[in-house]
Amino acid sequence: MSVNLRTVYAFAREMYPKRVNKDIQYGTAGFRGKAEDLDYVMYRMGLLATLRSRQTNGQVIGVMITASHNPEPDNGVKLIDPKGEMLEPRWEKLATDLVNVSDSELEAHVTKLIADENISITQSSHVFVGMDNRYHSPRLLKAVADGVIALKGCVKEFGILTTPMLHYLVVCANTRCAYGMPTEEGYYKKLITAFEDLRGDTLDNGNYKNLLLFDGANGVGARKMLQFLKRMKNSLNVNVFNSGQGKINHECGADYVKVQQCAPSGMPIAEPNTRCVSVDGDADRVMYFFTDENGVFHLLDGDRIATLIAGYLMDMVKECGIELNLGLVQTAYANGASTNYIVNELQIPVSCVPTGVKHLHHKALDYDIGVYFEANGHGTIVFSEKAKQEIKDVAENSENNQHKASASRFLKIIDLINETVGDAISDMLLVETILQAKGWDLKQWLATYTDLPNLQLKVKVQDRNVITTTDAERVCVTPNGLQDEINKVVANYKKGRSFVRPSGTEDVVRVYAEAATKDEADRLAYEVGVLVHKMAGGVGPEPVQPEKKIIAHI
Ligand code: G16
Repeated sequence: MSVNLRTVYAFAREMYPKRVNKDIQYGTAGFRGKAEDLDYVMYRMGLLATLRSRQTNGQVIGVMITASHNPEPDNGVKLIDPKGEMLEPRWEKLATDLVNVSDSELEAHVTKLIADENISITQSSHVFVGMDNRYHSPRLLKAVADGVIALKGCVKEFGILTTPMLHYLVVCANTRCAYGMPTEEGYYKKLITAFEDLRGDTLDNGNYKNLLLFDGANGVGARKMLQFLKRMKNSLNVNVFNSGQGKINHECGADYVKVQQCAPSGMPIAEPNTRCVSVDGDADRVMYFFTDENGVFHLLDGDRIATLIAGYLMDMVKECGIELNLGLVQTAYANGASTNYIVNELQIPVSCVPTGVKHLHHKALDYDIGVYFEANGHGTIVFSEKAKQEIKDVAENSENNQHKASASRFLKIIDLINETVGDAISDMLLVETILQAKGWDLKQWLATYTDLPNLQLKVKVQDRNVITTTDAERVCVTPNGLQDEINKVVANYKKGRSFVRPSGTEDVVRVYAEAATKDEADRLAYEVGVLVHKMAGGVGPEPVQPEKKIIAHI
């Protein structure tokens, strides 16, 4: 097969010209920005995915068009490597370079990339493409497909999908169906079969009630949840809200609930203590919450989900009569109280890595069972082949009936988990399974430990990359002196902790603070926010003083 690279340039010039001069970077989860600026980026990512597929001997590469938790006008693209992981870091750099060359340099740049990476242009290539339900996603999907076609690759369009569904499809295709059938139906079937087997016939158990209110963020998660429900035998009673009538992520969804620490709009006032769940725009994050009889809102975030799952899996390992090393991976955003609970109560080893599931996933692979979650609700569990084999051996061969039964249940739990990436719906079904098994309501789950009050702020600066960090983003290296000033401020707060980092998905610097009381956490975040504004080139007004915010609310 010969590929005429003139086509690459011709498509770019005629249909996807690069009209943006500012360089952009492959960030925490791909490229993100205003949808109207992204056509050329998508086209070039179609090119890159085709080359990556050829370079990995024709394995399937996934391209997901979504801006996930960002507001509706934004869009973005996430690339998925053959094992379902985020794109390899070295290729992230190649993606950044490819996106930033001019149209006239494009042909020569692609030729060089092919030579540098020793890519056989005659190798077959396969690219799977999915998109969220933003109105500009179909246009951008076409641009990706044209990029693949320009290099004579083979593209398969799956239409509207959640991001984790596309990860699943890529892995299924690359493992020749060993992980499941590479179809949307195959995905539902795998998860629903495992969930319903685990659930049994008695749906209510103790304080666990079979009712869940689901906030779909007006995103793709709502649509797919409805598809799940169509196929389920009433095993989970779910009422779906924010199912697409409003703007994606607007005053709803997992990010809104986590950052604002309040219930989303678009949901009815539920009976006190009703279990509620929010997912984000592409359904790779999940948050639980409820409002108690005093009207107080309570959040059960990614840290909470991680501790529930890790504790449960650790018990299951014991019940199978085997020994496996289980570890938990967090980021700097993990609440200090959750880390204490993991280390001191659960006695599970914990590691801290930079933000981005790509970092967490990678670290989790060090364990037989690696549980990883970001506080924002993004995470999953990965099992080594050794762990799976040992559990399977017990299920098939153990003479101890209790061990055997536990191991059979464990295999179903593994089937319920989307190991390829954080999957809001799969995570939710797992949490439901655990709560049902324990007979717990959310209050009992909440009682396992008490979160330290915390707050996140966003500060707009001229160039967010002036902030650089080290030690898993817990220490700020530049601008010079900023970390010293943060340390001085933090020292005034009991149980105070704060860090700053540039976002990789939005044009802002993020500030995190926690302290012994809510007022102190708010004040600490504000003080650190002001430091960032002053020392890192803040634009627009300084962060608002917490006291003034309260007055404004009244
Ligand atoms: C993406 C990443 C997450 C990360 C989040 C926020 O999530 O997949 O791992 O935590 O961005 O990143 P940042 O703080 O750098 O903006 P999503 O759900 O938006 O794809």
